[in-house]
Amino acid sequence: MTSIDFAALYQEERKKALAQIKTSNKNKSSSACSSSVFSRDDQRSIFRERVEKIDLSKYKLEATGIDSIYYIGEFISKEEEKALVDAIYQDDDKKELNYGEKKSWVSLSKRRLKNLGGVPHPSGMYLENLPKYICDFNKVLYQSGLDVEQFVQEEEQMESSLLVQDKTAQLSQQASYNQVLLNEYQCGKGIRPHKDGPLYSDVALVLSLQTTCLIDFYAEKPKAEYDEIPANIACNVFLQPRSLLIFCGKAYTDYFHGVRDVDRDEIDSTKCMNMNQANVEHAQVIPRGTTRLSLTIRKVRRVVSEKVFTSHEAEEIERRRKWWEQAIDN
Ligand SMILES: O=C(O)CCC(=O)C(=O)O
Repeated sequence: MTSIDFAALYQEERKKALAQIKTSNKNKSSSACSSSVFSRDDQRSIFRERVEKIDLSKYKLEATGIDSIYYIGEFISKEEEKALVDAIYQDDDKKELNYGEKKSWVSLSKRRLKNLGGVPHPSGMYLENLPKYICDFNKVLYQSGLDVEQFVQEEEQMESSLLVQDKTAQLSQQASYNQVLLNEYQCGKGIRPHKDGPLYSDVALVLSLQTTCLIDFYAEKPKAEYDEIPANIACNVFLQPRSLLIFCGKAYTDYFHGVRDVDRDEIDSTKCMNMNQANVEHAQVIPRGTTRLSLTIRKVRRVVSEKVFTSHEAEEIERRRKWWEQAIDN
């Protein structure tokens, strides 16, 4: 029996995989930001540079009684929104994208989505290239000081007088957002109440584009599909286009969130927590009118930074993708 040198075979297989990646990256266009979560400094961003840090505590929706939900209206400008939407749909028309970037949408029962940055999985997410428009947006978050994990930890440390200067760099390293769900909802469609779960760190940021909707938070998952307004809504937030919603802590771990399947939202002052910020009134009915896009930006806790996949690993990535698509059909 001939003995097989598995190490050599494995190396050979990796070489092939590397060659494949090199070929697919050969025509690297300016749309790629490669392995980084930020776009490179020499690339022109679709967003203007932010020079001031945002004091997140000013945007906290205290009245929710839920720790913690923040709402920032007009986080990006109309021009930036247009450039972002254009960049999102331009990917659909491109002949070739860079390795790991996603061209095709996944159609679920209620929405279409693109899973950007990798497939979250209990054994770790294989990092994939993020499109340039996401890297650009990550930079905006970074420049604005919206390193939410860091903010929460600093607040906690401040309370216990443990704030140490040299921790800052370390924390900002941890909090780079590496995974984004791009959702596209036809008018009248939403997303069932769900929790985002433990594969991510306990912070989610939602950038809304093109139109409005109410996002509801629940302590208990409502039982049926909504025909009527669920009785057990703890609170809701009216999401305007270009706004940034951030929820973390208990709002992330203990509460469900969802968007109802309606083509118009009615404001209820006993539930809606950002009526002033969004300039809406009790009983006001706001039609959604058009397709809504949202970017849900998060950090997957466990990643596999390996970018050279053998064919077995590539098969495994595909298997995980399918597992994940089934898991999120909400
Ligand atoms: O589109 C939204 O506003 C919510 C998205 C969401 O809940 C999710 O991606 O988990």
